[in-house]
Amino acid sequence: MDFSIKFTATLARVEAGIEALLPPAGARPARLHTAMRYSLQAGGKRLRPVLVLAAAELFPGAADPLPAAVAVECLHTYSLIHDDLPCMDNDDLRRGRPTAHKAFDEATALLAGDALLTHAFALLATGYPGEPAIAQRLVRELAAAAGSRRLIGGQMEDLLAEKQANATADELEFIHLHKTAAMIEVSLVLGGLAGGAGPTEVETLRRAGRHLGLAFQIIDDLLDATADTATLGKTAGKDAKADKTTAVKLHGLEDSRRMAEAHSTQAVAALRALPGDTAFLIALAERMLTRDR
Ligand code: GRG
Repeated sequence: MDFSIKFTATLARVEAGIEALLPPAGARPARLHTAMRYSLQAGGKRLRPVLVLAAAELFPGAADPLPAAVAVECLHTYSLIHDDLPCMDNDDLRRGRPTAHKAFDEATALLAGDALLTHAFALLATGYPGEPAIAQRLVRELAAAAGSRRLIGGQMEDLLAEKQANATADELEFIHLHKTAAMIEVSLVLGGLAGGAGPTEVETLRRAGRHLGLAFQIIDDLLDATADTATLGKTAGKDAKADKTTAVKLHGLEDSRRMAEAHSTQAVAALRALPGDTAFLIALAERMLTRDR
């Protein structure tokens, strides 16, 4: 397997899916639909939808994973738009461009996020007309990952931790597990379910996603401390400036890197236990450690 050829081909499927499955920019009200596409088509890394498609390929193929892949990216993009708002992280730059509320206005950004969140579930509810049992399971999994006990709960604890000088390693792991790992776990799980994975395989995918998510977030903390804004496409150095509790603040650069490596190794071990050709997913997990944005 040539990793870059496979990655480019998978990315092209994701981009085509986004283009086809989002309302057209000109649909009324055009300002809202333009804002949705502005944030979604700004060139994120597309890690989550690529994971959906790659996980589905390990299995015989019960259903098309593309609506699920686009749904996950819609949901992720909503969370970025809302996170950037002045009432949350108050950021000006995302995916190398002005954030949605800077390019449009706060109300439009809020609504574009709301609409992307809603659209994610519409895609799952309408994208699997011949497989109602799969559709129901996909909706349930995405709702659990994105809800108050996981993604939104993680964001809430993150905001609360900002006001507290001495957040603990336990609190930080809760935030990482919920704010970041939940969406990475569910990406692998949705892909597996669309592919036809059985219960044991779904739990193995979930475990791989959990470790991948933790590795991803620790690397994110390291990049915030060490990379520059132009490379990241978002403001670098924000964590230290806000004295935010991060892996780097609690564990230092070297231990953080070691922790990311340990999680990546555990993710790879889980992926190796899965059927099919896991080479692409394993290469993705390994490359996460050397990503520069
Ligand atoms: C507002 C409900 C709600 C949640 C916000 C996404 C998020 C939660 C906060 C953004 C800040 C942050 C560090 C989140 C952790 C997850 C993460 C690293 C998101 C960025 O994902 P990337 O790097 O972004 O994959 P791209 O743009 O490449 O898709």
